[in-house]
Amino acid sequence: MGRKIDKVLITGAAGALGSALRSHLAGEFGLLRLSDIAEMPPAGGGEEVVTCDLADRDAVAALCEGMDAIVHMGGFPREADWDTIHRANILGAINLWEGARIQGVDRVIFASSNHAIGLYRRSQRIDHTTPARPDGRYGLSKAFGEDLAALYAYKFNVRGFCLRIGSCFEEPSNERMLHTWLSRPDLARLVRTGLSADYVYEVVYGMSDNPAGWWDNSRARALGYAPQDSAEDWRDKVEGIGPTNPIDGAFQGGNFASDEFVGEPDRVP
Ligand code: NAI
Ligand code: 15L
Repeated sequence: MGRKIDKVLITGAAGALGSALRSHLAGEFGLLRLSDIAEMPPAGGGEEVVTCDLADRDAVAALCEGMDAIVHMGGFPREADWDTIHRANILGAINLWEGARIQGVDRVIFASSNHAIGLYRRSQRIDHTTPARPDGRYGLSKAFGEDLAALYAYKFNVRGFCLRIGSCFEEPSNERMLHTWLSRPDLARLVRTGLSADYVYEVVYGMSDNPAGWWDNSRARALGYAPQDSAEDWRDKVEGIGPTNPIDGAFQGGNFASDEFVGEPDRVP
């Protein structure tokens, strides 16, 4: 079936999701190498902590040495100017996949985002075959990352598992998250699926077991993902916390879609 995954690099390990994964995956692998540009708590047993800027090509190539898999969480996590997005998410992704290729890494689990598909309508149900339709510069950088993962999977033998993550927070905080919420334990379950399943290249949705979901995540389930949490448990708390404007309410990306939107909504299919 494939190589044993024993040494795992997590980028963005100082961040919200990276540090959650650090706790959830602790002790499950021979080595967790934790990396970020920001400061991180010191290494515990079975861990290494390495400060590294994803925009530094040579440092990233060295970071990937000896790894079986990479969980790529590092990057800028919301809309920003082109320079910020380019450096952290585009150049950072190029350096990461080049490092993986050069060092013979088996697979990369990539934190893509629902903002890669944020200009689909809330009335549409989409799945893993649905092409990207980014809702901004940030979303476009995630769509780029998905295509980069496909190139390296098909041409250079680095498997790619792209998670179109919805909203990964402790709890849902608005009505939109009844569709998009991903609990942190379910994130860890999905990452474990990416680290253990047999595939070449996949796009799946980072969502809990939300019955109201816009996304058909049957491909993730077929690969072994079994989410245990549901946004429905928070319905009473979030009902009434709706979109702030009609564009936000029309598109899956919510306020990422409406920010800066000056187009004609009817022109979006
Ligand atoms: P975060 O901002 O808490 O963590 C991202 C980490 O990346 C930070 O610790 C930051 O220092 C690091 N980073 C940024 N630029 C870097 C660089 N040039 N070199 C090295 N490290 C760098 O964000 P969060 O929420 O933990 O998100 C993690 C990933 O998941 C991001 O890629 C984000 O785009 C993605 N994501 C998160 C969602 C969520 O709901 N939290 C939803 C969809 C995607
Ligand atoms: C994301 O991609 C962001 O990183 C996160 O902070 C949330 O805004 C999330 O999308 C979302 O759409 O809720």
